[in-house]
Amino acid sequence: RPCTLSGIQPTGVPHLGNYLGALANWVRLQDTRTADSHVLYSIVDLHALTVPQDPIVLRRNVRDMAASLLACGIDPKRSILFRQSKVPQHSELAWLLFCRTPIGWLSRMHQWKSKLQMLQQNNPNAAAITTANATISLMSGGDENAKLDGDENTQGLNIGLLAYPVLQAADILIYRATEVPIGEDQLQHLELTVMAARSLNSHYKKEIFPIPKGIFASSSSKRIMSLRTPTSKMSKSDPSDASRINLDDTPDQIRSKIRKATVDSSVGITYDPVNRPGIANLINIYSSFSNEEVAQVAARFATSGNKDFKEAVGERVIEGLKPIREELLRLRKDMGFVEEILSEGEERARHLASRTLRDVQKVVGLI
Ligand code: AQP
Repeated sequence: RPCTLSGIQPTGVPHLGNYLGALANWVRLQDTRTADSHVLYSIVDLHALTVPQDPIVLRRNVRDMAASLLACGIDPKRSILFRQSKVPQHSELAWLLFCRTPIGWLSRMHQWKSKLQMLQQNNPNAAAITTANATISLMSGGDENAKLDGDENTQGLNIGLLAYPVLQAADILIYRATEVPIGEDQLQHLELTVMAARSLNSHYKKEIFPIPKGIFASSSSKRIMSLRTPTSKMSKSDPSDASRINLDDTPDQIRSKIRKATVDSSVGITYDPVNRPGIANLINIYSSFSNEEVAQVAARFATSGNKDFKEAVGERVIEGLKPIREELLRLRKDMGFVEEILSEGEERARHLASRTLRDVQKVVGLI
């Protein structure tokens, strides 16, 4: 039975990368739903806790994310929209998966390795970690008690940050999802989910989980890059707001961010992601909204200057995001409605998740 599942972290207003890389596909996939299949979209608040969160901000971000998803076109009649933490079966299944996940699988994850690198660069005392042999030594010297009391130096390096791909696997497998619409940056985590599903199926000699497959956006949308550093992906957690277009940015903010986007100074517009990553990123963004091939867009603007091309990209983005922004601003004034949709979704999600959990508990010998 087909089932679609995906999630997004409530770590800020979704940006153009989230929208083009994942959310636009989420909306489209609702059309494939049949009477006996489910489409589930989760606000993965437990994942957000892998980095420090202010409780008040987190609570606000969760509701705002729900409003953003509805504004993008998630339709509660066709999809189950819910908060991950309100369905405890995710965490219960995660534990069962932890017990069959070799540490080596996790320490190889690119996202873990890049977070680690970032922490080590910013804080030389933070950790001594050898990812190659998965030896994890959380502290290198210093006063252990102070660290255990929550010294900020240790905050980035918690077990959750290392282990969250297993919780992500549980998010998917608890609904026996078959299709997972994600951006390219999540491919490795999906591969881990596949390995976890295969590992349980083969260990218990039973097809407990179907093998899920990733659904990716078109090649121009699957990885949208930062406007400031076009060799890194656009991200909610980038400290520079100018690096991304948020779905609630005003037309003036959008124009200004695109005008200031980092590009090279070669003459004319050509599509060359390796040597001209800034221009290639803007071509990808334009083509995602105009539904044209990148080559067509590059040919049309071949003789344009950077300034004119950026202006055209800005206007395309403003036009494409206008209905989403308007709906988001409207929903922010009606949070009671948003809360109701979440509660309904959570009841339905718990019902589906408890069936799988019971089956898995039987198979492993807990029932
Ligand atoms: N730049 C991107 N281009 C294409 N797709 C992207 N996604 C994220 N960034 C891009 C996809 O959006 C979905 C939701 O992502 P997420 O918020 O759960 O986590 P993330 O991948 O870690 O995204 P961010 O924006 O970088 O969040 P923070 O800063 O909080 O870590 C996923 O399907 C993702 O692939």
